[in-house]
Amino acid sequence: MSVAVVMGSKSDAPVMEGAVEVLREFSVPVEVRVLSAHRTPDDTVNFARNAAARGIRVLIAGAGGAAHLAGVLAAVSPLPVIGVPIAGGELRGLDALLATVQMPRGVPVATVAINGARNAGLLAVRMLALEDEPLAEALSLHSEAQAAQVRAADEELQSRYATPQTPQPDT
Ligand code: RP5
Repeated sequence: MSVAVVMGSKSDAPVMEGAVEVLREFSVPVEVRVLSAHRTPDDTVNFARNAAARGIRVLIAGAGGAAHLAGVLAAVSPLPVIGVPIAGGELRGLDALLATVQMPRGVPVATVAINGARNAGLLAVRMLALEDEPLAEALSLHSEAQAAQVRAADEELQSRYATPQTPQPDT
């Protein structure tokens, strides 16, 4: 049981490391590949055709510009595909967002935010956790830790910005 993190170019790696990191935090085996829908289409299709048989359960695909990688993987593989639009170039990721999210009916890609690789990793963990009780427990702990951080920040800012008490005149 593993997750593949695929990207269209090595230049996408700094963003896609967010997905790899979160998968490692949950001890999910991860395979990282550079596969381009445009520059190495045959390699991309071959990879997608064999991924499920090789034990991969979720595909995460990040690409920028005319980002067709996630869509091509979803066209060829029955596995769930999570698309990560990568910011870059003149349109700063809006092009990649639209290319990734606007899939034709019948070929779904679950698209996260521009550069949202960490959420893509977390979504993959949630999918695997449906059939993996220890992973589900780890996710639950992760959510609790996140909530504790927000509550600590809430307390800190409440006290930092608390309205000073007006001194009461002596009676
Ligand atoms: C896309 O084109 C890649 O996913 C990358 O985001 C973008 C630019 O690629 P490079 O020119 O940096 O290789 O295919």
